[in-house]
Amino acid sequence: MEKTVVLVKPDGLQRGLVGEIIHRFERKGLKLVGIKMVRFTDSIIDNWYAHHKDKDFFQTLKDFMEWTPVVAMVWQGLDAIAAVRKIVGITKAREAEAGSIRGDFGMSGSNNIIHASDAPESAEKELGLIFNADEIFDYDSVTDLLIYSKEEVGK
Ligand code: 3AN
Repeated sequence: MEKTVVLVKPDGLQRGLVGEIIHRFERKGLKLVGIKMVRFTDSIIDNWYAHHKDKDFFQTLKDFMEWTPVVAMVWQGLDAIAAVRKIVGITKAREAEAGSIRGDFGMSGSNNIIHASDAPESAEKELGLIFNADEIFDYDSVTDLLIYSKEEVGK
């Protein structure tokens, strides 16, 4: 099953949204396989947001991501990357669909509460940047057989 990396960004941590965010993914049926707090550095951000390094908001993004620690999580499930992005909502939070995390809790396109990997390659890169192999857990979930069909559960 696919793994995806989620960050509760500094604004989400300050606003006390960590529990709410975890609750939404748990409720959906995703499996938590890694979680910790991390303080982002320039070098993590240069790698993480390499695609934004020439944008005029890059320094603002850096300052924002270094403001406080973030809560980093790895969630696992069938097509987890797409499923999580749907729950997160689009980048500009004030236009994000009601019912999504950004749609329900945000107004900004930069202070938008949460990050979620957007593709298998970025999930792998992001996981490697902040998690060690022994911080990702492979364990049986007793609810897998309720959440998935017999055919889906082994995927
Ligand atoms: P998403 O987080 O929805 O995948 P990306 O990858 O395009 O969006 O952007 C990464 C982060 O960069 C956003 N979450 C946001 O904090 C910041 N960002 C993106 N676009 C802008 C913008 N136009 N102005 C300010 N900050 C931005």
